[in-house]
Amino acid sequence: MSLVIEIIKPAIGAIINGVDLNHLDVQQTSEIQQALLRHQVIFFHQQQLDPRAQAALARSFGSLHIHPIYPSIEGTPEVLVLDSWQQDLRDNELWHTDVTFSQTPPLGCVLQAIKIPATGGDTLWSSGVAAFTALHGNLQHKLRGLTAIHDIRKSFPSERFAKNEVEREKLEQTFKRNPPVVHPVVRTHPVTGQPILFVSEGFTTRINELTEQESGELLAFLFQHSTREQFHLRWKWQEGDVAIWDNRCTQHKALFDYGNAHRIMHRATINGDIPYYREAS
Ligand SMILES: O=C(O)CCC(=O)C(=O)O
Ligand SMILES: [Fe+2]
Repeated sequence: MSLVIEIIKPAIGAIINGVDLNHLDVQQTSEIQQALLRHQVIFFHQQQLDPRAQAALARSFGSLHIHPIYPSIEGTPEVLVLDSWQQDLRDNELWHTDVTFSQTPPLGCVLQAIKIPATGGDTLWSSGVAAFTALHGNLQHKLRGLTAIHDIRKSFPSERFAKNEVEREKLEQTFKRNPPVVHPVVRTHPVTGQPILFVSEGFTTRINELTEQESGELLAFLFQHSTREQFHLRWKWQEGDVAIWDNRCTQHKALFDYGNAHRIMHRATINGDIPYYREAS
């Protein structure tokens, strides 16, 4: 192994030392892919990737996604910008799995810290594998048969993502192009075969097979359960740090605790496939 892997906690997370993401060889790229499957989110200290290099790194995992709402870097549409002085980023403080309002939610993301406040602005990731494994067998059984609705509107409310009539109309069009979708409540990881709890507060609105009240109660429990301390980690950023997460089996949230301080992140998002559940053979 050429990578030096420092495990953060058993359920999730590792820091990978001794590599320069600007100059990866084939062996290192393959080892990083293996580490991502094993640890679900991996971190690299102080890398300083320019947008093209960040997109190229993400492309080593698959084709890239263009976000329907967030702005991107000029000339590099595959890298979106989260800038606290340009956007209202409060909704990222809800635990969420990215873009589950799509039929094919992303496989993963490559996120880089460009500007970080002196204090605050940490990001947390939680493991849907650990969360599912910890549930009682009866509940696991019940959840395996359920499906849930995921809705873009829940995390992109028009009062924060449209400043005027023109923007409101544009956002409405985006909502029309992205109608609510249905995903299994438990999905099977397409590579590892692990079962994953696949609901998150950011986008999941309703469990289809239950009454509204039962759905509300079960989702409230699952949102709380899936982000319990033993399943999640918290990353304190330094500028140039890079995180890569497997978006099929994790959720995350970005703390918005830095007031008017300036925080900028760049994200490249890797296309994924249709979530499914399959009994282990
Ligand atoms: O700003 C962050 O740390 C993460 C924001 C987020 O939710 C994302 O990039 O998907
Ligand atoms: Fe996100």
